[in-house]
Amino acid sequence: MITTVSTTPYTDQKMGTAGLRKKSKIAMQPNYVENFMQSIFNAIGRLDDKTFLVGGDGRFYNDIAIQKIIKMAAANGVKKLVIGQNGFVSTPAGSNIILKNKLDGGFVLSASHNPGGENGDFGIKYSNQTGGQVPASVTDKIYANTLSIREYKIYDAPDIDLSHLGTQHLGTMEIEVIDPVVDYVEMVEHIFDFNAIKALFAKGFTMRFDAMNAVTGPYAIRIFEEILGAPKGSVVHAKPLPDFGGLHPDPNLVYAKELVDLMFSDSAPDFGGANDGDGDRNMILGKKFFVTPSDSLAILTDNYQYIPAYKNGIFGVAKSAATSTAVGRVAKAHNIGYYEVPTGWKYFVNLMDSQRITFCGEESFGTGSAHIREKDGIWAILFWLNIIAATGKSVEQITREHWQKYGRSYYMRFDFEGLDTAVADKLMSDLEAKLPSLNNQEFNGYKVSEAAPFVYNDPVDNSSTKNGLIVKFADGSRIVYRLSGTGSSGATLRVYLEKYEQNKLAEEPLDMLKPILAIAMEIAEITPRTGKQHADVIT
Ligand code: G16
Repeated sequence: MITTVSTTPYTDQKMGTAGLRKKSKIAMQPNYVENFMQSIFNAIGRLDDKTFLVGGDGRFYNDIAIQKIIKMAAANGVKKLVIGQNGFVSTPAGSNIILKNKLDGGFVLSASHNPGGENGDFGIKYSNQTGGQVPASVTDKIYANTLSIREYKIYDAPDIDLSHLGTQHLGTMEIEVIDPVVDYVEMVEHIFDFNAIKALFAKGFTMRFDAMNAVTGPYAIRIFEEILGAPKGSVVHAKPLPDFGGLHPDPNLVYAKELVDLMFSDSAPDFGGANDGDGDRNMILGKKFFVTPSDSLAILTDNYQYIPAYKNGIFGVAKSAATSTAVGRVAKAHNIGYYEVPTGWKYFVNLMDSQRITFCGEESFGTGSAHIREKDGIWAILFWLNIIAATGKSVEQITREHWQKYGRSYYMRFDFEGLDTAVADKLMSDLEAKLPSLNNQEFNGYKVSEAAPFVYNDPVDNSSTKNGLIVKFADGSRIVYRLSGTGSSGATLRVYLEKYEQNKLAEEPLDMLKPILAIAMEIAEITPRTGKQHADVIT
């Protein structure tokens, strides 16, 4: 019943910021998923004592890929698979299941916030027993395997029925189909003050949660509407669809347009939130008010005492280098550890495991804590609801008071998309070479105080990672340049801008950042090199 199939390597199976991400049509090529999965199994080695989680965000091709993974796992001698019902599991729920049940790792099939469908993207995130995605030392080993693979093993069997909960077998491998919502709900109930949030809704508080036709719909209906008592209809786009109903499931001001339009209208509810395809990203909105992810991390950290699970104290906090420095000021005020890591949630895992940090977050709409080892979209929204319930203040009030206390980091990200990879790589390497010469130079009144690549030395495993280029100015403003590692074709240049203000707290971010944007364009020669006058996406 076990077949060994000959294959030839694909040369493009290197994992990026978060797993393998490809156009669906690339992933659908003969043996593509099989080569990648066999390479992972080969890299792991002994499998007969291993149990893995399998699930995904329900996007196009997940159903087919999950069946391939099941049959390959059985053929490779895996002991057991735990699978979300109908193949669904959000990234944070998956991390919780791995940790709670002490599994050896898991595979979440998602390209996260990238669009789905036959013409969209497909992806596989691979986590180990930490509940977080594997480090570069492991992804390098897997990549080397993909380049030399000659055969894979697969069970020749009919598809497994994943619609019913319970246990079944394929060969000697056990398959347990679980309801992934149950464990997740139990986890968040133990973190937050559900009674206080229930009382908030009972008093007439209103919210809109946009699940963007992606994986968190069922979690959100259960938690916000059924348990916490948000009015029926508060959760929209709640049914996960293979192409996300044509939506781009990226919770930001550009792609969550319907929610943003509502929140900036006169009929806005008190609170607005959205998650991405696989439920790890979040966006927070108040009435006619948007909270940047960088500010959100700072505000959550500053208000930890309102949350039952954290009220007795927290370890430190971490952010990616590209994220604004707002949370650094909070860490200083609370006298807790503060870390800056490269972009990629996996870099937070060692810091959480070694109890150096409790909270972490990124500008890319990710916030989380050491309750799991992935960012967690619904967790972030519950955190905000819990603060609102405890303080009786609105999203806007909480944020403005925060700025009054700490000052404000005006912050925006400019993405130049669809660049030729060679052009983008050359832009970055030429810019890196030029950085030392920028020191002490003045641009439109902004004096460069430091210009260098960002290098992270992990205090736990001593690995060193270089990611992005940072130009700092004497007034605390910053430009960060880096290439995205989550795209599925071409290159995207991300330019992150920050300007810190202690007194001017109510300006338009774009007005405040325009002079630095011009400097950023000039230093990196963006227009002459890419032909682009403006960024394609601004968040
Ligand atoms: C992943 C990573 C994040 C990262 C984001 C964007 O998120 O887990 O740490 O910030 O990609 O990465 P890049 O700037 O390289 O595109 P997700 O939600 O896509 O899994």
